[in-house]
Amino acid sequence: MINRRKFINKAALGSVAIAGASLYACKETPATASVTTTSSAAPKKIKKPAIISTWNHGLVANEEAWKTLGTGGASLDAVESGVRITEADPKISTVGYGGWPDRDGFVTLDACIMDHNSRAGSVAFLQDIMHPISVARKVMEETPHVMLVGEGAKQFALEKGFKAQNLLTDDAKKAYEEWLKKSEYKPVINIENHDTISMIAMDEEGHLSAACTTSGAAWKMHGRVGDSPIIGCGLFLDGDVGAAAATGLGEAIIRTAGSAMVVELMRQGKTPAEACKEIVERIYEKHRNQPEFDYIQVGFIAMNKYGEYGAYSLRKGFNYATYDKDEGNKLTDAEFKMA
Ligand code: SD4
Repeated sequence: MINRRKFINKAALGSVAIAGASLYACKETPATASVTTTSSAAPKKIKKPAIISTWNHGLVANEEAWKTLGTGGASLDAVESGVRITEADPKISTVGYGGWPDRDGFVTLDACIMDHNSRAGSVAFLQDIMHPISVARKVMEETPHVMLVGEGAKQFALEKGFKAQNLLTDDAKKAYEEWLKKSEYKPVINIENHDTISMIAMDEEGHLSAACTTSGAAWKMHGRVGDSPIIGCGLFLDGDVGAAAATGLGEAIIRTAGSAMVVELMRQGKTPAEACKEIVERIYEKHRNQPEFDYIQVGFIAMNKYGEYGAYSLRKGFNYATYDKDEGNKLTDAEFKMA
């Protein structure tokens, strides 16, 4: 058994979760439906299809998603296929295969997905399955539930035909053995600039979908679940308004129900960028006097039902990838509150 050493556990891990509802009485939401606006007026022309995703690994994921979106496919298929690329990449140490393990050496994965009808699916603390996002979609489409965790989620995945495999690559094992020498827990801000992947897409029909998938914070306590699979925290979508998704220290995002709040601000008329900024400001205010503030980074991306998008982060270093017909696939440095 691995000898667990002393570690910092300064932050009391908050656990405010907004339970998402899987709605069976689905409604169609035309992209032209009205929304109350204050600071942001409806644009004359809806920008679609369009994608926004987190970090520079979003570029490759967007390319894959665009194969579906650019040929008239559904946004739900696009976001799933896009983030699967990141999940399968062994070089990305923060998502799926090749993700850095927890402090006991286990790779544990979190993911969730939502569509324009407020359907939601999620898996957390899932082990040995390469594509948690696809398991989350199965939870959404083939169970009466929203969220499955741990052994139950794995059992469900195996029943659905997913294969169990070792997700700890040699590189991740080496990084873990290096970490064990000191066994200090201190999240690294903007880990190599590619953390959790969150993706929001709007298709030709004007339907939004969103996906989020991660291996979570490296060296976390065994059993720890972050914001990413929690509907309303790592991701939220309301087809009448828009969608938001997060990256960064999950505890800070959970404490503020981050993505749900970004969507609510868009409902009140904020642009996606304004809404992301306001919630980052709130996270800043709530954490700036806390001991863990030194290692908190959070970033949000958002897209409204008109296909307008925006992003904002607490600290410098967050970037996001966007893809639309006019501008193609491009990476942009997010505006931020502090360097
Ligand atoms: C988590 N939010 O588990 C994830 C990790 C992440 O950028 O997004 N890092 O807390």
